[in-house]
Formats: sequence, C-alpha cells, structure tokens
Amino acid sequence: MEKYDHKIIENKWQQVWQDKNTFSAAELPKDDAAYILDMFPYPSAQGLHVGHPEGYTATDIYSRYLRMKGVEVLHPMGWDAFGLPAENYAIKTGRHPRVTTAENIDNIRRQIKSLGFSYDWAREISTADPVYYRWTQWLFLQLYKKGLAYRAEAPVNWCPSCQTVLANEQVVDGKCERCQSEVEQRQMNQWFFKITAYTKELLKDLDKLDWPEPLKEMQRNWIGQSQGAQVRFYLTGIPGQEDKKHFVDIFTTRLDTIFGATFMVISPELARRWIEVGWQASDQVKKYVSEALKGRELERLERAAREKTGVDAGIKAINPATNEEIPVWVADYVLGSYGTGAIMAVPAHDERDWGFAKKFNLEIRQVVSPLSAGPVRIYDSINDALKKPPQDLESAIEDYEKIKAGEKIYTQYGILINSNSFTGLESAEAVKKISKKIGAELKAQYKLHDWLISRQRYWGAPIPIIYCEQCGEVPVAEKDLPVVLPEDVDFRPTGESPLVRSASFQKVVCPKCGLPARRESDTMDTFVDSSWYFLRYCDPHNTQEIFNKKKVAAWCPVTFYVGGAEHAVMHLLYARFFTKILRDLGYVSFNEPFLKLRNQGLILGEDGQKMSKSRGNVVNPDEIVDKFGADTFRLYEMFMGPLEEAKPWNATSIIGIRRFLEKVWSLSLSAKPTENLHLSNEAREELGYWIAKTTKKVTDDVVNFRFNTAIAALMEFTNYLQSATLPVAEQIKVISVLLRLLYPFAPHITSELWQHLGRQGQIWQQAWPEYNPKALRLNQVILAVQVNGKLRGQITVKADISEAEAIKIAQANIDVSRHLAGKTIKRTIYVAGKLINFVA
Ligand code: ANZ
Ligand code: ZN
Repeated sequence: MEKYDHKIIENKWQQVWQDKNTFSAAELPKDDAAYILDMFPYPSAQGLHVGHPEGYTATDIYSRYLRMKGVEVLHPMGWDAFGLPAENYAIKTGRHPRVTTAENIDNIRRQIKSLGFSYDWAREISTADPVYYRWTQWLFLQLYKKGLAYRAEAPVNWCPSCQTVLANEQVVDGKCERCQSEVEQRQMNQWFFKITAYTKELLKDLDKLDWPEPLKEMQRNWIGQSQGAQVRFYLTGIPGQEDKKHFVDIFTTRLDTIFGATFMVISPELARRWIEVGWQASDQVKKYVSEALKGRELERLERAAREKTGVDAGIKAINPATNEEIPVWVADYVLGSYGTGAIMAVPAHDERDWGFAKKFNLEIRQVVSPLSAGPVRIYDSINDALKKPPQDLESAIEDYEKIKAGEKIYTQYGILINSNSFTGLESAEAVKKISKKIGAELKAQYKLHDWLISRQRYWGAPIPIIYCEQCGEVPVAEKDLPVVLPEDVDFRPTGESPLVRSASFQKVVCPKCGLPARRESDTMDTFVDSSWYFLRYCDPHNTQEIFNKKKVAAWCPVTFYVGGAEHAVMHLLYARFFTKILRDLGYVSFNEPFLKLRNQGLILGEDGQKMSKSRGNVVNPDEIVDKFGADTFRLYEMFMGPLEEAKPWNATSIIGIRRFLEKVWSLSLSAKPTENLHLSNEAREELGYWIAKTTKKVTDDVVNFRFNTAIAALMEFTNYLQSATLPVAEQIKVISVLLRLLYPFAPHITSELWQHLGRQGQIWQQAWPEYNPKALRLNQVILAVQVNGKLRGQITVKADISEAEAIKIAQANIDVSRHLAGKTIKRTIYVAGKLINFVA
C-alpha cells in the first residue's frame, strides 16, 4: 500500500483547485447563496500566526459543506494593507512601505494557499491598491456631500520633541514611545465622520444580530446610552453681566438628587470657551484651565480619580429646584466631551462630587435615603425591618448615621428626604415629577463621538480635498479620483504629514477657480478602508462604480463572518455605520452588513500563556504544515476545543490527529474482496445505524460550528469501520460516506482517496451524505432477565416485540431456564425495552 505522503498530495490538489478555478463564485448566484467571510489580515512582516488559520479553517469547512449541499458560496480573501506598522518599518529600514507590504502579502498568500482554503482568488483585493482606494476616496466625497464628513478642531497627541502628532498606540503612559517626552494635547484641524448621526439606529439594530452577546454588549457600552435629564441653571455674579442673562445646561442621570446639588462644576474646556468669548476670569482660573488642558483626557481622568483639583470660578448658579445660589467651580474631573461639559454636584450621592466637596469644604446635603425619610421613620418601619435579618436593620441605621455625619455616601436610588414637596417619593417617581416642575428635559446622552479619521501619516488613502485661498475647502472631482499617493516622500517625522513634503503632491490648481492651491496632506484612518471591503468582494474589478448594485444585492449581507474579538467596537461599528450610509445613498438595500458573527478563541502557547516572541512560545504554522501537512493542521486546530474558547497548543495531540488521518488512509486503501461474505441482518442494521448516527452528528455540528465534536464522531466512526467485516460493495459505500463527511475538514487527503476509490467525479462535486432518520436507533433492544429479582441473563430482541413473545424467548434462554427449572412462575413483571422479572 502507498504511504500517506502529505506533501505530494497537498501540492497536487492545491494545483488542481488553482488550475480549475474550482472555488470561483458566480457573478450573480442563482438562488440559494451564502457569503462566508473572514476578517481580512493585516500583511505583517511576521506572516501568519496560528490564530489566523483557526478562523479561516472554520469558514472553509462551512463553505465546503455548503457547496456540497448545493449552495452557491462566495468566500473571498484580501489584505488590509495600509497602516502604521508598515510606515514605522519604513522609517526604521528606509524601505518603501509599498515594497515591504507587497512582500508581506506574497508571503501570507503563500501561507494561506498552503493550507488549502477554498477562496475565490480572482476576487483578491488590497486596500493599498489605487483601484481600491479610489473608491474609499469616492466614499469620502459622498459623506462630504451629505454633510457627514466635516473638519473641526480636535485635540491630538503631540510630541513636542519629535514635533509630530502621535497615534494613540504610540503614546505609552503619557509619553512618546520614541523619545519618552511628555505628550501634550494640541488642538488641530481634523476630519471627522459623523457617526453620531446614526447613534440610535446603531444601538437599536444590535438586538437583531446573531453575534456573541458579550460582543454586542461591548458595542452597546461603547455607544454608551445614559437616560437622564438636561437642566438649565441660570448664572449670577458675573462681573459686568446682568444676573440671570447667562445660563449653563447640565446633564444628570440623577435628577432625583437635585435638592442636594450644593455646587456646580464646569469642565476646563467649557471654561476656556467662556474665556474665549470674553469672560473676565481670575488669573487663578486661567492658570488652572491651561494646566488642566495639557494632559490627555484619559490620564486626566486617572489623575482626577486619585486627587481632586479645581478652582472656584467666582460665579454663582441658581439651583432651579431650591432657588438657592450655589458656587460654580472649574475642575478637571468634568469632561468637556461628554454631556454638556458641566454638572450639578451632589456630594451626598456621587463619589466624585463627595471627594471634591470634602477637599474644598463644600456643603454635603443628603436628599435620598435608603430606607425612609429620617431616623424616626426608620423606627416606624421596624415591623418591616423585623421581617429582614437583624443585621440589615442595624447596618441600615449605621449607614444612615454615617451618611449624616458625612463619612459615607449613598449612591443608590431610594426615598427622597429634604426635598420640599417631593420628600417621601421614590427616586423614579421623583424624577418624573421634578422634571415637570422645573421644566427639565428628559433625554438620553451617548458616549459615542464622531469618528476622527485624519491621520498625519503617509501610508494611507489621501483625503480628497483641496484648499484654495479663494474658494476654501474644495472636494476633488469624482472623475479625478484616485488621488494617488506620491512615491517621492520622506517619511521621517517632522511635525507635519509626510505628504506636505511632496511637492508633486502638494501643488495643484483649484478645481473651481484655477488658482494655485494645495492638497489636504492627511490620510484616512485605515478603519475607513476596512469599513466597506466586504462589499467590494462582490464586484472587485469594477472601474466604473464602487460596485454593481445587483451583484451586492445578490450576495450581501454577509451570511457568516468570523474573526477576532478585538474588533468588537471599531471595525464592526464602522462597517455597520458605512452600511447604513450606503443604504441611505441608495447603494444597498439592507441595514446590517453581518447577520451572523462568531469569534475564534485565542490559541495560547503550550505553557497556557499568550503566544509572544519574548516568551518563546510561538508556534509557526509553516513548520507544522511542513512536518504534518495542512490537513492535520486544520483538523488539529478544529479539534483543540470549541471554536470560541481560548485553548493551549499541544504538540502531542497533533500527532494523534496525524495518526487518525493515517488510519483513514489505510482503511480506505484496504478495501478488499471478502468472498462470499453474507451480511447478517443485525450487522447490516448496525452499519446503517453508524452511517446515520455519524452523518447526523457531523451535519449538526458543522452547521452549529461545533467542529471538535464532529471530528470526535468521525474518529469513532473510523474505529468502528476498522473493526467491522464488510462485503466489498458495502466497504466502498461506507468509505465514500466517511470521505465526504471528512472532506470539508481535510480536503486534500479525501480528494486523493476519493480518486483511489474509483468513484465518478471529484469529491467536491459530490452531494453531502444524507441519512435515514429511521436508522438512527438500532432496531434492537437488550432486555435484562431476572428470576426473583436476580439478573440471570440477557436477550437481544426487536424493539417492537410483543410482551408474550419476549417472555417466550426469555424462558427459552438457557441461563434463565436453569433457574426456573422445577419452579412455577407466579407472576411476571415486564418493562418494555428494559427487563423481564419472573417471580417464582
Ligand atoms: C448629578 C448626580 C448625582 C450624578 C448623583 C450622578 C450621581 P453616565 O452614567 O456616565 O452618563 N456627568 C455628567 N456630565 C459629565 C461630564 N461632562 N464629566 C463628568 N461627569 C459628568 O453619568 C452621568 C453622570 O455623570 C451625571 O449625573 C453627572 O453626575 C456626571 F448622585 O449628576 B450626575
Ligand atoms: Zn479656488
């Protein structure tokens, strides 16, 4: 018998698939179609990680299975090719990102092909290719036309010594990753996409998606809806200003606490805006504001959590609930970018306000109580309290005393106290009534901000805008796209976008007036490129339009999307946003891009730790494929455990998988004439049972992405076949079932063995095995036979046997009849399918 030589076999079949374009998808599918998508990789110099093929194998199994079920499948692959790492590498080595990116793509393509995935390679795309990013730029223009792309001042990370803007990833502990200088926050003109125009829809539509629940939850938190109220506080005591002419709106989630708002805090950002429009703030305030605005928002929050700082603004606000004047402070624990940038401070019920009030000696007034409206009421409710464990009452009283003494705060809902006519109401009820009384608007606030897409970087798609002295901001005409990235660019960081230094790129004439003008020198965030790539796969070579609507309508939305959980917010949110824009532009007719999504779990090193170079626990997929073969590699990764769980690599288990394939190999090649073998009815039934059971299990598991248990079932089936003695026709029939079930997992070896079997056509042209549900249960049962309660024998009978017949067979059984000899049966107990007990 031939040896199982994975190298010869895998090369052979990969060549066949390539030469025959076996997996090319139709331009327009007929009716039953599925779009099975992997998150496309970033072409890094390290090549593929063993985690990549985990997801790719899962989608490949599913795609191959669907094709055998007669479904037309679109299964493409491409490259998320722009990005910072290539540019940093260029800075370090002096090699052009275009060159290194092309090399990396070639390497990863080779790796992916070596694993035998059934991609339609004719649809390969690269986001760094001008034929692709032309349409990324076109999309920018569509957003611009709709007012969804706009320019505004925004804070950026600025390194004063490198004189450059840094990406968030390049700021480590508030310092520049390259030179360790303290990073500043600067205001610069930046481009934004108005994702907040779709906030509510992005939140609501999440409910409809078949995505992992934790992932949807992350996206919900990112969007960050808070139900609350916006309340207007009028100002007094501004030097040179009439009282109550100016006001501040605040956002609160706890309107029920407004009677306890003893001061107001505005953010340094809001203070700066006031100063800009003429507020005569004290020097102390001005100094505080400029200091506070230096740091990055995140660090500012961390600092504010440790130590509260702030300054009295010297202005008063009128609390609309109490009509009292309360002091206004400026403090950096209030953010300019959330809500209205100002708060009412309720130190008795909010941790941050409490810390601030303690430090600056401001009034703390409790207005919500855990139990009742005061100590008297606590005793009043003692009957109630007695129903609860005693420590509850004690701790409630203790809490109450501590809150009163200002030693503790109560942040939950409760019953209002010290709140005029609202005293005694429950929090929820109070919110409704107070809002009516003071005219506060109940509304939701969102954490989601508009998407800042400008990057002061070279290796990205140029933003298609021209600046003219006379006409201002002018969009590039669609017919002039793409705005091609120039080659003659020095990447060294200087404080400007590298594109500023390319004369050929910068100098243009204004498309409107013809005067000399300059191009926008920023490029787009690479997440813009990946927000629409899945649509381009449906029509990747179109030079007339972004895609043909009919083709996208025929294939999209994506039926099944698989990728890493790290993309929970950015990529998946942005792709949803773009889908909704394209729908509103009339290009697609669906609301959501990815109906069903699963994350592959992390593959850990053998030591159970995350794989990393420094730990030395990285597994190189090339070595595994070389040594054991792609089929073993694929099967092993699927056998490691449930797809979505983290699991450690294990070098011994992979050998076990290789053995299994070798078993399948020899079993399939050893079909030999077994002369005159007559299959008993029982043996035939058992064979039918195994076929049905395995087919059902593998089918159910593939459909539900439970690949590990499907493989286990195939292993059991193989073991059974090894031990069974079957006539040659039956052998071939059953091996053909085994091979077809195994094919999606291990396509090379099964294609080869199919050919050996001498069956017609190729294995991928075969139908997925069907099974007879009736065969799922062996039609026989084993009955235990007892005499006076003691087990004396077992009989195998047909499942539908009658009671009388079963008793007759049991009595005739030698083991049983021995114990019945000479006795009279008084009574017979019969439990169908289980046992017979003779009482004698
Ligand atoms: C009064 C109050 C009393 C509040 C209380 C809380 C508890 P989320 O859930 O995150 O939406 N807040 C509002 N705008 C802010 C800003 N720009 N910077 C910092 N804090 C801000 O939180 C909403 C709550 O966070 C608001 O409700 C406000 O404090 C604060 F017992 O108002 B609250
Ligand atoms: Zn002009």
